[in-house]
Amino acid sequence: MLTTKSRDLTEAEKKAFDEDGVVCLRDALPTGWVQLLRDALQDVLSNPSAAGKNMAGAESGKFSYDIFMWTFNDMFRRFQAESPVPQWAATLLGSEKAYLAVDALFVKEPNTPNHVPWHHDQPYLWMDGKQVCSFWIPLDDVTIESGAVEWIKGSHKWGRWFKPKGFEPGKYDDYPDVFEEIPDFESERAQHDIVHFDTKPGDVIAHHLLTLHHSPGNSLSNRRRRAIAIRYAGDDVTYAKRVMGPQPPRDPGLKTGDKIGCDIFPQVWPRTTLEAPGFN
Ligand SMILES: O=C(O)CCC(=O)C(=O)O
Repeated sequence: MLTTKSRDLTEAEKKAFDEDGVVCLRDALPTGWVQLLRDALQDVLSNPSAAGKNMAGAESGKFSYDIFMWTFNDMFRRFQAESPVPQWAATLLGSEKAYLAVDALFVKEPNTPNHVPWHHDQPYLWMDGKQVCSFWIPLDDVTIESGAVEWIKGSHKWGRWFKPKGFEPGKYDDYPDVFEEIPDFESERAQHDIVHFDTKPGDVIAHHLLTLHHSPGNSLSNRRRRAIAIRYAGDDVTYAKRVMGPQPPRDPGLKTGDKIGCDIFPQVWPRTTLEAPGFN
């Protein structure tokens, strides 16, 4: 039985999101929703979209990725229409409304050394504004050995935007100089407040889209690292066409500066009837 109810976010969680740019919401997502996401993820791995791929490339292991899954998979659409997560987005963003920007899956199979480089998400996405967040939802026990994401606390407040890095070697190496070159944060680790969270299914990590993060590979031989990431926008967010990077499955029909809401970036809080956009 899936419940649309869940616990409220606490004042301490909201404060941590505002100040640190990242917070782990412990035991937040009811088991039924975790199982629905596992089923939905397996369905998409078996029936990927045109954007679905293995980002490990020629390296060993398998790092599966897909995006905009709500547009072609009924279970991911149901998650947006009925789960507690869209309301959490509005709460953390201090926004009356929440819009769905994109959902994605990141699955590091056992023995997958492929790491995700340091980056923050907003320069990859089609959104300007401050009310932007993401939820990283683990579907397995996750530790640093299996690829837990590491975060630089407070980096969402630096006022800096760095060029996107490809999750596959060489990708976006020719990104034009519209954003700053990203520093080598690995060599600067001692200068930053870096955290990760060991998580269990039911825990959910919320982060601001300017919070810097990366993840190591999955060095375990006996445990998958399945995760769903979902990005949301609030009231102050406007569409921004980026010069390079991942694209929505079709042109959303917006100009840079337009308010974000449309059928590709639908309102999900307060709840609306969520339709499949009908292009898959
Ligand atoms: O799942 C991962 O390893 C990386 C996730 C990530 O970078 C993101 O959600 O922005």
